[in-house]
Amino acid sequence: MSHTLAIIKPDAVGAGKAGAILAHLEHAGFKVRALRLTTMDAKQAGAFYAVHEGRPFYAELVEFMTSGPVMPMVLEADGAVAKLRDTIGATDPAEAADGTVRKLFAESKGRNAIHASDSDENAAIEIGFFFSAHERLRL
Ligand code: 3AN
Repeated sequence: MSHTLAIIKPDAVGAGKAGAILAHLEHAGFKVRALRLTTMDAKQAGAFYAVHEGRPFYAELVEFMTSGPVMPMVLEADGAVAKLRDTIGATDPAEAADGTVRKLFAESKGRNAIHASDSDENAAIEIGFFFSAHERLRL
């Protein structure tokens, strides 16, 4: 079993879709191993997305991710990182496959309902960003 980080983004939490997305993820075979509701500030969102600094959508992304509560969570499955990327679909919901989280719940490429780590290395970093050593010990 391996772990990955998902974040239900402010668009989906604000629209009352968090429960449906969580159910979808559980139905897809993930176990929720840690979960929080939190609102990021600009410093935290900027650091989380530092890899995108300098891209044209960076400021918009930070503003969006700080616009309301988010739900970061640790998900467990066999091959969790790749499995979650498949389950959420393409970045742009218009290009996401039928039945994926973004096809079902996202509004646009910017407001796209959910984040998922893109590698095991980044999953470990991103889990550490939101969850304490004490919580990680229990994974
Ligand atoms: P993904 O979330 O599918 O891994 P990334 O890592 O390329 O996609 O982008 C990170 C986030 O930046 C996306 N989830 C999305 O919210 C935002 N983003 C990416 N590309 C664009 C874009 N062209 N316009 C607006 N926002 C974007």
